[in-house]
Amino acid sequence: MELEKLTEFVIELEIDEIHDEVKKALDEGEDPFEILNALSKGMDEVGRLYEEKEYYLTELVLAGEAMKEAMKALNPALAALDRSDDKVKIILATVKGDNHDIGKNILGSLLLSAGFEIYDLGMDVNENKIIEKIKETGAEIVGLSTLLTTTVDNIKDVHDALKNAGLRDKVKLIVGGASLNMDLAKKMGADDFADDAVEGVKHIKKLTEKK
Ligand code: B1M
Repeated sequence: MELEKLTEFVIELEIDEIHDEVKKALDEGEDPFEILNALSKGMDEVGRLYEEKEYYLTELVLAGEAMKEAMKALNPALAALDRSDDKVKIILATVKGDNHDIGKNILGSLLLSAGFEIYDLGMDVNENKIIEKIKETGAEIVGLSTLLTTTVDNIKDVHDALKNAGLRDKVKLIVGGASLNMDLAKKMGADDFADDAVEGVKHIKKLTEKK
């Protein structure tokens, strides 16, 4: 199968068929990372179409659903690439007030295949939920995503909550998302920022090596 077909499936919002198409590509021996790449290309194009006002919110929601269906088929293949026993635990979440989770989910899939143990709390996540999960799992890393300029400040709430719970020295906070850069991330109290999901994995590996 040509991988461009998967890119097209995201752009054309083929929610009902994309899961089986991804499975088919895997069965045909396509590299899971190449499949992820093809799906991400589709999402980039959806974003472009939205900005050019060819797509509207409905299409964005449907594209998000299509990505989720595709990832359901792809994640087991990515997880199977992992060979490690002693896994570093990572909590992932989109910040309070933000309902964008596609980038976070891609990062989660890559981390899974790189041998990390992921606790994905979803989107619009309150800082208290994050603190509870750290206490429950002993996670060493919190990865936050945010795409809205209006929710960037909510990173600071997580940083403050970590401090108040006496956890700030024990947990590294890394953030990403289109509304951020390294300066802003540091201002919000984060330890690190990554531009994209591939960089995110590299940075997280570095952060865990230092400990
Ligand atoms: Co929204 N949206 N959206 N949207 N949406 C944006 C972000 C926007 C830029 C579009 C625009 O106006 N041009 C704009 C934000 C403007 C701003 O604040 N600067 C916007 C807006 C305004 C809104 C609403 C307010 C619209 C409305 O209701 N009027 C609303 C807000 C709802 C809310 O969150 N409370 C809204 C809603 C939505 C949908 C729900 C419909 C949908 C999300 C579906 C979903 O996620 N399940 C959606 C979408 C799809 C987009 C666009 C088109 C695409 C986002 C996306 O998924 N990109 C986006 C415009 C655009 O980006 N072109 C837009 C693909 C994804 C792979 O990229 O998430 O950036 P991204 O992740 C990247 C990197 O950022 C990085 O890695 C990924 C790539 O490798 N990364 C990390 C992300 N997290 C990381 C964490 C890390 C490291 C790297 O470490 C922890």
